[in-house]
Amino acid sequence: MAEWKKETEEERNKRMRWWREAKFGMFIHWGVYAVLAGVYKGKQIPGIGEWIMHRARIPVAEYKEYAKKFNPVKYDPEEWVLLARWAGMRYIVITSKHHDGFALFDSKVTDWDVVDATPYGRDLLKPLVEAARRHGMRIGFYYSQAQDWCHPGGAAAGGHWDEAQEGDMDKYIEEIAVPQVRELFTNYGPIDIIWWDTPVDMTRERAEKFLPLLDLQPHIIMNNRLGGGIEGDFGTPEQHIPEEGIPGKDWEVCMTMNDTWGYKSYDHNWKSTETLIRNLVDIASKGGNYLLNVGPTAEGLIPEPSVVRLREIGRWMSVYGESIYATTASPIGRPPWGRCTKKETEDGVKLYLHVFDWPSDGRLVVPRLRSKVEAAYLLSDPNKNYLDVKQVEEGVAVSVPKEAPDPIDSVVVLKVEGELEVEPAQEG
Ligand code: H79
Repeated sequence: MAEWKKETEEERNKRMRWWREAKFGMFIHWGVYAVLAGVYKGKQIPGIGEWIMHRARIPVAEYKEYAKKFNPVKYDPEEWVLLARWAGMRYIVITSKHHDGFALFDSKVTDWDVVDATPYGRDLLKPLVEAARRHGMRIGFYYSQAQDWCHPGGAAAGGHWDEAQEGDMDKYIEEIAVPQVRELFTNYGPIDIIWWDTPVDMTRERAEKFLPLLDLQPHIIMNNRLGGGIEGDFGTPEQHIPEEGIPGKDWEVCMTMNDTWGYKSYDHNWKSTETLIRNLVDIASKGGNYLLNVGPTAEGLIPEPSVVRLREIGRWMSVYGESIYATTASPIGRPPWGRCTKKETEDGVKLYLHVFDWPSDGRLVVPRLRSKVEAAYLLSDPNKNYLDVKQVEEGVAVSVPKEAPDPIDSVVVLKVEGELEVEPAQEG
């Protein structure tokens, strides 16, 4: 039971169901920092792009000037949603306000928003929410509730650097953060996720100021970063995949495709498509979700290297998505050749064997599996031609073609007969 919400275990399972099945989402970090794109006064500022104001100690008034150059005329929310959908992502989480305090929506409690402070002058969230709804994409808002470097009283990790930031944090929460979250929960229809971040100086009392707002969105799912000891619905490992997952909990790994969340013009350290697909598989095999980031430019474009990778992931997902969606963690640990995911349906248990290292001798050994196998086939085979299966000492041996169907991850499906029976893992 989620302690921030009075509900039964059954109600919680119902609320979490779509999220648990979705497995894969798009994170979007977008804001005024995209104008700077990692450069301040001609100098490349190290670190993550959306932190540039903090890192370069940019005064508030000066930082706000950059909003005049935030004019995303090429923004096409429908295209973003279709790209996410093609990639196989089932939800989108966008920064409605990051630590710089800039709101991507029309906020009545501040002028530091896209409507009042930029030449673009229009709410950016509304058309994205609408496009998402049109295409069956779930939508969530990231909201930085504690750190706010442009509104007086907002916290800053390590402290403030400009007098204009000083003020009463409780007043900031009461007059900015809480009303803005109320706006987000009132003006955009049903919202699926609220993604809090960095609970710097968030006491229990401060965190509790946000809780009544959650009743405005009875089906919302929230992460574990509100603060004040409030656990939320899911854990949020950032930029790393936990070795053993987080058994018994819901969790989501958020990760960048290069080394920054907010756009940086000169960050070219892109992960390969192979790494991204194998990360998704690795996470699914441990029972988690993958929230993969894009950082659009100030013009409103998702960088081309991200687009290319998402298209390639989509190509893989169009064949292999079944082995990801609605799966749960591997019952056989981490086999030597790759990963395993599991799906329970009315007609029994399926294991998806994700083979990263294809056996050159055509013999794929599935360790620890003691159940009989009803059928084995390549997920990429439209005819589902049966592969030979033998029970062997180690578990089950499947005869597979000599050539891997997919160089990144080929999937062999095992339909288990009756109950799943697995030998316990060997110690050490
Ligand atoms: O939104 C993304 C990050 O901006 C945010 N979480 C993800 C989803 C995040 N905020 N803080 N952190 C992550 C932790 C990292 C802090 C660092 Fe720093 C920022 C390390 C270097 C710059 C603060 C300033 C700590 C050291 C210097």
